[in-house]
Amino acid sequence: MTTVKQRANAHLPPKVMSTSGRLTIGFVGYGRVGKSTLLQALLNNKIDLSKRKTHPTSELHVVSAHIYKCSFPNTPCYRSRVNGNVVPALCGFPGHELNSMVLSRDVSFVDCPGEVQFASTMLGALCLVDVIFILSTATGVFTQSPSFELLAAANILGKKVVVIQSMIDSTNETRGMQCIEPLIIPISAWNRTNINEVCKVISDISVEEYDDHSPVGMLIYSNCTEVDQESGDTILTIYGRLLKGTFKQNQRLEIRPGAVSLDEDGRPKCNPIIIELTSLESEGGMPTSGSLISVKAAINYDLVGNLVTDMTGYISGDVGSLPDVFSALEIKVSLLPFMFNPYTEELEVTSKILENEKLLMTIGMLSTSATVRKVMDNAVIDFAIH
Ligand SMILES: Nc1nc2c(ncn2[C@@H]2O[C@H](COP(=O)(O)OP(=O)(O)OP(=O)(O)O)[C@@H](O)[C@H]2O)c(=O)[nH]1
Ligand SMILES: [Mg+2]
Ligand SMILES: [Zn+2]
Repeated sequence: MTTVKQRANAHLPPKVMSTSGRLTIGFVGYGRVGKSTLLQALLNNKIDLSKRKTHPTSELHVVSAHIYKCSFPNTPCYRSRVNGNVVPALCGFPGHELNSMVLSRDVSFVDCPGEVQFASTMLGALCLVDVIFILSTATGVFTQSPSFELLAAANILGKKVVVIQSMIDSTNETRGMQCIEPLIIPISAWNRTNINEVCKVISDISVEEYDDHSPVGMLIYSNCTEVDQESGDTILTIYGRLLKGTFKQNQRLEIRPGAVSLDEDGRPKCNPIIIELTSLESEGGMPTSGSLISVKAAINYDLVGNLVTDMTGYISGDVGSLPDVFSALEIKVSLLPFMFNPYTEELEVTSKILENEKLLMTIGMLSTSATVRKVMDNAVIDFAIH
């Protein structure tokens, strides 16, 4: 962990265990399909089967790991370790006991909540990651589950997808026991079945070149403020993914839409916030694009502190380089023919969008309510954003 100008009282909140690597993988899927348990298996954490009941995940959980591969040629031996844990030295597999394990991938995982009330958090996270792992239980039918919607969303975003059929220990059917191309991996996190295969896939995934030379552009997924006991300053910490560019020393960042207040006519007004970084945390030196990072800045609390609440979905970047803020949008939509209704657990025909209808809109990681002002031809819809 490299810290540029570390300040006192600069602790990370517990939900961010560490930050790192360029490849970021999101675990998505309906509630209770085993996303968090697979993450535990991949981090090589012991899964306590005496406490089979887990808590539903309610917010994004970001953690990074290293995948190691056996140095013996053409062998399927992989290990994964949470960053900071002891590195596996030797393979130990019969025949290659003395072969060393070499680092093959530096990866960050984003574990998403699956319960329906957190749907916008999960959808937002699709923008944060390079590759989407969609989990669906071996007993469920993939095409009749919300996984179908997630697959459609991943396609729209042009993201790579790996489908994981979880909990194969709980079914006698053998249909899911073999890995299928394109990637469908049957697993049991409890029994560690095919966890090696998952590591292999993570290790082999190719990702597009990152753009390190453009102005800095960062997508924020979490933020908090705290008071520095020594100086009395208010410290703003933002957690995000550096989508492009490379940080410089004494980086100045603009955050948009910024602090929202009401103007004299009661209309929302957005005031971009400009911060000068006091510290920056990332693994492996100065962060380059693709890294998940946290940055800290002393802010004038009287000016912006009480206006800054949840910055999830805000964007941040070099001052003057960010796009404009809009309060009305014209959007071309293509509706999915069917939607999974989590309350009836049935696939239902999607209803048409109506004028004056209030909708939850998720753009990037930002979710907001919006009213349909006008539905035009070619499925073009005019929304007013609140
Ligand atoms: N039989 C079996 N059960 C599993 C396996 N993996 C997870 N489970 C159980 O399934 C339940 C849900 O697991 P979680 O990992 O919390 O599921 P999740 O998808 O993270 O759930 P949310 O965070 O609510 O979306 C728990 O009771 C787990 O013990 C598995 O491989 N086999
Ligand atoms: Mg979970
Ligand atoms: Zn080996």
